[in-house]
Amino acid sequence: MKLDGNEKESSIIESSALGDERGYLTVIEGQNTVPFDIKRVFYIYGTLPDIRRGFHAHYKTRQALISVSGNCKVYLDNTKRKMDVLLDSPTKMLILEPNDWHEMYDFSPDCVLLVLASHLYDSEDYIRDYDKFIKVYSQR
Ligand code: T46
Repeated sequence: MKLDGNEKESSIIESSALGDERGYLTVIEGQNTVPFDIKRVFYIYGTLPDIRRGFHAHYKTRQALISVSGNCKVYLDNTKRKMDVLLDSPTKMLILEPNDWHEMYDFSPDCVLLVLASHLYDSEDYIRDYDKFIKVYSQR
């Protein structure tokens, strides 16, 4: 699978909470709030606190991760830096670039992790072997 030339770094975006006496509403628009067209939406929930998931990078897929309820952490490794991000607000979004090996962990029992993706599901777009990930991304 070919890389799509995306050399961008993952980043955090804060969106606004539009609030009134009825509660809050937060808007996410493709190509506006998130820097890609949204082709797929999925959400992760009911993950126990001692479970880690992910353990892969992508070739092409860009994603936006929002913990719309509860909280969780995401470990990121793009071969040049390693960091942990806490997703603890429905207004905080991690723009996850394909070049980051990622692992999600420390899920609170009420965590619902919403994921918006730039591509349809394709198992060939995953790099699940860490040594292969280093090979693919460290030469860039
Ligand atoms: C990612 C992180 C943040 C599908 O059939 N279609 C889909 O669109 C997705 C996302 C998954 N699946 C199947 C594949 C597996 O049999 O659902 C099962 C669980 O997926 P996976 O083990 O990949 O889940 P995570 O939590 O490790 O990773 C997911 C995404 O797959 C991945 O792209 O970046 O969330």
